[in-house]
Amino acid sequence: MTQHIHPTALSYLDLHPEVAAALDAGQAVVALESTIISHGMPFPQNVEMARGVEDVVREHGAVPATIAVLGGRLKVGLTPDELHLLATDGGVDKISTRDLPVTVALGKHGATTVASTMRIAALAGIRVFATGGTGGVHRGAGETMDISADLLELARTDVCVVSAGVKSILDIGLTLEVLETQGVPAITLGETEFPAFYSRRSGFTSPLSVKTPAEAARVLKAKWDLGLSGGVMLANPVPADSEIPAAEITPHIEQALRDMDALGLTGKETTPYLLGRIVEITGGRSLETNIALVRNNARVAAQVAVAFAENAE
Ligand code: PSU
Ligand code: MN
Repeated sequence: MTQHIHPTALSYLDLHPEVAAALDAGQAVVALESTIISHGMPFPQNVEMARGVEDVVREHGAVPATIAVLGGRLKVGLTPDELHLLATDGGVDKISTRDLPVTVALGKHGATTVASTMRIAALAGIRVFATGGTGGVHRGAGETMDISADLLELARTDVCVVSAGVKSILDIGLTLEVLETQGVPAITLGETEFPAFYSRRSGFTSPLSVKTPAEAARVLKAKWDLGLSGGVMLANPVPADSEIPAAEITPHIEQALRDMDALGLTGKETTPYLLGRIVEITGGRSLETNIALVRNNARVAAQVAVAFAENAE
């Protein structure tokens, strides 16, 4: 599948040999992001999560490719030392698509968000990506215009993002509206209700649903065969035994939002702050839920990637 590599991007990409071999052989590869490591979870749980998620991808027959920018190089597949650096070095920026050219040109390190990870995955020819939750339309976006670049990247980049839905620190209804406007299928696996990250239920009916990872893989093939460019949001509800029900997490989320407003935080700092504050308020329980749902998404992403690779000609 190396023919999918964007020609002028080649000289900026460092494909891990195992990832390169898998792509050459048309085998299933799953992209993983790095903002969740550097800015989404505390040490040492972040590096344990990152390693564990790679193992889950392997156990389900695919090759993991954790993505980051290191010294200005687009890294697709990381060594254990590189994962450790991302988990411990406080100087690694959170970088979205807009930041990529600066981080590359200045030779800096960057932990990639869903948006920038999608873009790098696409440059490398990887079509399936697992994360925790995607960004979305922030509450109050009517005033702040804070709409995650993840949504716009889903509109233009041909990658399927497997997440546990959209955190209820965001406005889920408006997020689904923006995805519809942009022509992005928001598809829930195995349920008719769209999930809310920590919780299986959001109160919003899922625009679309599939029953199995194999069905999701057929949707991807149909979409791209039809020339419908852009991504797919595949929402995979958190396992029932790990969820924090909506009624329980909502007051904690509202507390975190109030604390954030009091500090006057805006822009790219909001999501890392809110995730960290919710871990504090829940005494670590939300971190356990976050890790469980990322692992569950890695499993499903591997299953989708394997089925997609089998269907590809
Ligand atoms: N979901 C998580 N942990 C995270 C993120 C999402 O469970 O750390 C990150 C992802 O990298 C996502 C980013 O792309 O938060 C969204 O940030 P923003 O809202 O600034 O677009
Ligand atoms: Mn934002």
